[in-house]
Amino acid sequence: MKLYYAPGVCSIGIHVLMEEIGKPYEGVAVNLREGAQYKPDYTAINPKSKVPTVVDDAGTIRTEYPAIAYWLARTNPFASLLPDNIDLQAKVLELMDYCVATIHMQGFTRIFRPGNFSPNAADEAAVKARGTEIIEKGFAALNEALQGKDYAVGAFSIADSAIFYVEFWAKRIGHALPPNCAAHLDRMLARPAVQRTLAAEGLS
Ligand SMILES: N[C@@H](CCC(=O)N[C@@H](CS)C(=O)NCC(=O)O)C(=O)O
Repeated sequence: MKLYYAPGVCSIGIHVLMEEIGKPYEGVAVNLREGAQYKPDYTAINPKSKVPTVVDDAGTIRTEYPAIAYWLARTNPFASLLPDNIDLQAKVLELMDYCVATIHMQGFTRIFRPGNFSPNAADEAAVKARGTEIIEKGFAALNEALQGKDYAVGAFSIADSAIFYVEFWAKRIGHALPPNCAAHLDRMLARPAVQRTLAAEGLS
């Protein structure tokens, strides 16, 4: 199995899941800053030019964070990455999608890549401010979801990997997290799989 990732970006959550599972895999760093995601070597694997991408032992290519995470959980049941209960499974998918589609794509992308939302440099501050509003609302919702729990649905699941990467980004940009999210991030950072991931990505 191969994981195509870039240090510190959203693929870090999938990297954590690979480490939680503990099976051998090859991590392949894609240099996003140098544009390696647009080069033919990579677009032959993922024409969308994004990480994460996972290629399994049969050569099947998997893209899109929630799909990869769900596939990893279902194909490695011994790792207990998805609860059995259907209502909790739905909650896991709901939270993971909210992290990826809203907090990441709508919120953090406005902060990291304001030019994607307006070609006019004069709009940059307003775009970033809107991104900040979106992540604040997002973390308030996550804070509520984490109330009274160590992990999003009680036991650790794939939802926590997605919550982790947006919390990790908040910390990196100095955005204060509400208390349950801050405690969740600390709990995640204490997991050996997270520590191995950070070391592998040169972030520890
Ligand atoms: N919808 C994709 C989003 C992945 C994504 O946005 N990846 C970013 C890193 S966080 C990326 O590869 N960016 C490279 C680029 O846009 O050039 C998913 O769920 O996996």
